[in-house]
Amino acid sequence: MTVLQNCINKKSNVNCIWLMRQAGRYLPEFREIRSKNQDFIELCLNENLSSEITVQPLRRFNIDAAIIFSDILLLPFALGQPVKFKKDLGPLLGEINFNKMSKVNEMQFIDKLKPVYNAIKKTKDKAELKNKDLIGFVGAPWTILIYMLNQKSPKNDDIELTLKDKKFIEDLLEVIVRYLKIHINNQIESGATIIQIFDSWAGLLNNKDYDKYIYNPTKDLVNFVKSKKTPVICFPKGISDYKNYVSLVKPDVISIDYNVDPKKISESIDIPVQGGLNPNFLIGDKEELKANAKKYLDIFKDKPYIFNLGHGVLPNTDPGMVDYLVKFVKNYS
Ligand code: 1CP
Repeated sequence: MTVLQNCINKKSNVNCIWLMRQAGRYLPEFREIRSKNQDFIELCLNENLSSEITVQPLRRFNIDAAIIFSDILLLPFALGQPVKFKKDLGPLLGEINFNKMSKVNEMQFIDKLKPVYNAIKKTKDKAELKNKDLIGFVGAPWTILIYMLNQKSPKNDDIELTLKDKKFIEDLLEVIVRYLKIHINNQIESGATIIQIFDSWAGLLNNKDYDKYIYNPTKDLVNFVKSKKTPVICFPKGISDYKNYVSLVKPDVISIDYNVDPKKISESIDIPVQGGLNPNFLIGDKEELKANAKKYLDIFKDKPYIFNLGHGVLPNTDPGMVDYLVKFVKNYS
């Protein structure tokens, strides 16, 4: 059993921790690689470098899992939609050519993402991963759909506009779900031991549309991961009702964002919980960080809990603060 799995099964009283975006811009060793590799997609598809970046945080911190260095937007990329990352602007996607996209077959798709699968295989064999999980991931269907339609990070008022053409969207959603399953399957086959589904834009949708765009397609993916005997963590950031989400989508673990009241969740949800701490606390002072981390640890003391943040580590975080947090969590009892 890995540290993380022991921890969520309450088979040991060791606290477990990993952090969303634990690999990335706040680490000088990542920035060094990044500065020599301007094309972000190419970097994700460089199996040696992406495997190296994946283990970088494990060399520094006593964290219990690695998450493969990749991006949720490799899915539209592998379906033939152009994807570029512009400095300080975030992702920019090209037009969708649905005709061309419908003609992409499974083999071509897997071929394009082969370096991700090879990076997972490589990473699994590294000493740093001993007794630790390697987390594979995808974007949730809704979040992928939004990026594909909006062609960049969305804002609140973009949504109505983008959701107008219902038939097209239904067809597109079907393609997305089909290929997300293929991508998940290949990550598991290559050695990913847990899958996390990131629904970063769940909070943008109106409740009335949850069934169609969030609950149904995500549940389909969750069932697929479970059928592969692999635990699945869902992170529906900003969703209005986590309890309802859990009862409908039924993930193995629910990852909460920083706006969720941890006390209420701990009292109303009976599956393992992950995360919650606002990543801004890693930018403030140590005492405040400690007090807020302790709040989560106290609340979830007797429950299965994976310590994590309520969203990713911010680029201006001092790695020393991350080290302080990891040590505090590991030593808490
Ligand atoms: O410029 C750079 O150097 C790239 C920054 C960066 C990094 C380090 C991007 C661009 N993606 C990643 C890696 C990444 N992305 C990981 C792997 C490693 C890890 O967590 O340690 C993961 C899991 C993701 C997932 C991802 N990509 C999400 C879901 C999680 C989240 O943050 O909400 C999303 C929304 C993306 C899209 C994306 N990728 C990158 C950017 C700048 C964005 C846009 C974010 C936004 O729209 O706000």
